[in-house]
Amino acid sequence: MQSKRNNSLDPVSISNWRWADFLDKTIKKFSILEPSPYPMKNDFLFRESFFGSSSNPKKVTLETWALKTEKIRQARCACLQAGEMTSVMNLVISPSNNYDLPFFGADFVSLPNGHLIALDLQPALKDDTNHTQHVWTKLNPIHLNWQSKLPLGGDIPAEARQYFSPAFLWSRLPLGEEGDKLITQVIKPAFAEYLNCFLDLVRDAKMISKERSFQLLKGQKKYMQYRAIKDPARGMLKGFFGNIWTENYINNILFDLQ
Ligand code: DBV
Repeated sequence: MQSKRNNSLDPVSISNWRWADFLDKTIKKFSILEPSPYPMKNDFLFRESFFGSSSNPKKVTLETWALKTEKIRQARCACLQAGEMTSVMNLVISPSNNYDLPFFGADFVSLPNGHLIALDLQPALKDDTNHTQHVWTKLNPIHLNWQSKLPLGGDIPAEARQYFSPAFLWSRLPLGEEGDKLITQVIKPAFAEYLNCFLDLVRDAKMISKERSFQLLKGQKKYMQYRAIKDPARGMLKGFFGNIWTENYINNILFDLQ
């Protein structure tokens, strides 16, 4: 089927995509920041394929929304729906290294065995209090409030811990009514508060020195390289869209600062 999308700011329209409200919220919030499209080939703006048995093929659709602004190098969202059960929103907002800002990361994943929720303002320089303190002071009380209303997410890969803040909202939710209720009553308002906190930091951020921006760039590249190498969706994307396209997508679109 032909895509109606010609640039990364064109609306995303995937039927039954569970996370549409979250992307709508993000788009509205960015609309006041004079965003411009992020350069991207059509092959990554929209991709469709089929999987499952030939007698009963299921459709998988992926669309990528993205933008850039004066202080944001790239904000991009991988939006994927595979059959009825698998619905993924992977949103990462990467600031320009000319400002002392964290990443915004949201990984919302619905699979046949439940929902995985990962939300954080992720540090580029975790051990640098000038980079972290002003963020965590604001975010920790927000985290405490919402994490206390959610089941814990369980262990995360040890090597990944350095890329998360102490305010990492992490949970695994059951499918069905209970999960739906938690997504509406907890994840949605939590997402709004994390995004507002991030955009307030962006609004107040002042340009930093060349030396400092070089340090930020090093930290940002380390994060991007880790995420590109360890992307937990690699297997799934390869199954749907093949090796070459998937490696291109991960390294040249999703985590393209290496
Ligand atoms: N994760 C991505 C992209 C996705 C995506 C681009 C396009 O980075 C989806 C889709 N994440 C995705 C899927 C799973 C996870 C898991 C499909 C489930 C894999 C499975 O269970 O089969 C946060 N995402 C996870 C996990 C974490 C995150 C902690 C569970 C552990 C894991 O399976 O590895 N955000 C994610 C993450 C980092 C981060 C791994 C690393 C620094 O910042």
